[in-house]
This record gives sequence, C-alpha cells and structure tokens, in this order.
Amino acid sequence: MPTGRLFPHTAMRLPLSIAATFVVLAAASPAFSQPVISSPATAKTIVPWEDYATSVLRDPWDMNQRTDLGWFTWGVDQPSSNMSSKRMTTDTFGNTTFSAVPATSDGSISLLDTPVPGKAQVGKIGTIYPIATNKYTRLLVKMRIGNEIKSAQFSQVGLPVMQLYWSRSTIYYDQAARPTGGTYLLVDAADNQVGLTFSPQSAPSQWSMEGGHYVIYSIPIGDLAGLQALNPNIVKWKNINANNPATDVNWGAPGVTADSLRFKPVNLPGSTVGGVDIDWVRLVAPAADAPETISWSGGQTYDIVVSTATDCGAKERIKKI
Ligand SMILES: [Ca+2]
Ligand SMILES: [Ca+2]
Repeated sequence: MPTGRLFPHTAMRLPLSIAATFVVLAAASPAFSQPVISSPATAKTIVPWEDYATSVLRDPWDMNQRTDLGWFTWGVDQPSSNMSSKRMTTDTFGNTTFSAVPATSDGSISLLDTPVPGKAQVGKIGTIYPIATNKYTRLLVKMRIGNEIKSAQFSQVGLPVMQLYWSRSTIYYDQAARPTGGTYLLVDAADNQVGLTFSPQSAPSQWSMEGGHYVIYSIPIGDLAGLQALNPNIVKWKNINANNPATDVNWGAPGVTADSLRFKPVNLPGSTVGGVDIDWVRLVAPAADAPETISWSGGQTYDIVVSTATDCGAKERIKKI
C-alpha cells in the first residue's frame, strides 16, 4: 500500500483566510482505476501555519503586486537588487510571480525594507512591522530557476547557494547610535560568508540545482542545527558591519526582532542560471502539528497535491508516488 507523508509546512502557501485545504490524489493517467484511500479515513482539514506577511503585513508575499516586495528591490538605492528585467507577471500556470534575471552574482530581493535613519518612518519597513525572530522561524520559497546546474559543473561555475540578510537596528551600523546596526548573515568558523545550498551537502556529488520547474525551498532560519544540515560549515549569524562577536545573535533568539530581511535567490548571474521566477514566499511560525499520513490502494502512479478546491483546482503538487 503506497503512503505519502504530508508535512504541515508544505501547505503554508494558503492564505489564513482559507481554512480548508484538501489533499487530493490525482491519477497520472486517466486509464487507471480509482484508488481507495484508507488514511485519512474521512476528509480532513489541514490548517496552514501562521505567516508573517499575512498576519503582520496583512498582505501575503504571493507576488500579485509590486508592493509585495520592499522598494529596495525596485529602486536604485543601495543595497541594489542587482536584478534586471524585474516585473510582476503571470506564468503559464496562472501563478502570479516576481520574475527577474540576476545581473550579477549578487542579485537579491528585499522582503522587508530596512528603516533609514533620519528619514520618515513610513511604509512597509521594519520599525513599523518588526519580525519576531523566535516566532517566525522557517522561510518557504516557491521558486523556479531557469537552468539546472549539475554537480559536475560546480567546479566550473561555483557552488550554487541562496543567501539571507537581516538586521536588528537598520542595516546602517553606527558604533554610538546603533551598535547592533548592520547586516547579519551566516558565516563559517573563520567568519567567511556561507550560503544555503539547494539540497543538504551530505552528498554533493549526487545533487544538482534544479532548473526549469518550481521547487518549494524550506529554510529553517531559526534552527542552527537545521541550517547546519544544509551546510555543515555554518557556525552562526554574524553582524558583518559591527564585526564584534558581542553583537552577534542568531535568528530565533528570545526577544530578538528583525527590522529588515533580504533574500538572494542564487549566487550566480543570469548568464549561467537564466531567469528566476518566485511564485510566493512565506515566513511561518511552525506549530506542533504531526505529519499527516496518506495511504491508498489501487491504480498505479498518482500525484499528491494540496488544493483549496475538491476538483484539484489551484493545486500544488507535493509528491509523485
Ligand atoms: Ca500580495
Ligand atoms: Ca503567486
């Protein structure tokens, strides 16, 4: 009897206003007989984890409008996005997406803009909408990168990684006025920046950076052990501007809030990776839900999808079994 495990965080794309989520088996071929589902025994509602953008900003990062992203993404102020062809668009599946091409190896998007000292504190900025880092501890990104990079290419083009940047007291460090100001990022034991690999590095020769289709990346930003499972070189989050270990603190430490958050989709230029499409980003507060087991008999190969409709509309494929 085939089984699939549906982890609650994989369903997190759904707005909180949509309470009911249906897990549906969709036959890979209509010629197969209908499956008999034994678990769950009856229809079950799966409630998504709380999402920062939905709950605090009151506007999900579903990329349906330019204001979903901080204006550092679109403007010319530093830090620049280093992205070209930036736009909100709709892909061939009907997903609303942020689409762009990394112009350099340092392309990024601003999810929450930093406050700027001395300027009016208005708009979607961290002083108005601070992120409680010990509550929102997992970042989910549904993203499609244009070109696959196979492990055999890593030595030629570099190891593809994602990267995150955040701040506690603006990104503008000042020893007197803002001693914890500056950008925090992940470093290794020698204080070198280290990125988040697209898969765990336990067997890098066996994985590639997927290209050409959407992948949901689940990043445990508030769990150092979870981050180290992705990249064992990660030691801590470091304030690179203060460069003083006393100011370093990990995302998720009690009482620590973030007043900006920036995401680099990949550390390679568009000439190597092609374009980047992001359907949505969710920064969620994990709850204590147990994984859901799905069991069935009959038929052959099915897609497991999460959908808000019983006819599989608006689906999100989780796994093919
Ligand atoms: Ca939105
Ligand atoms: Ca979208």
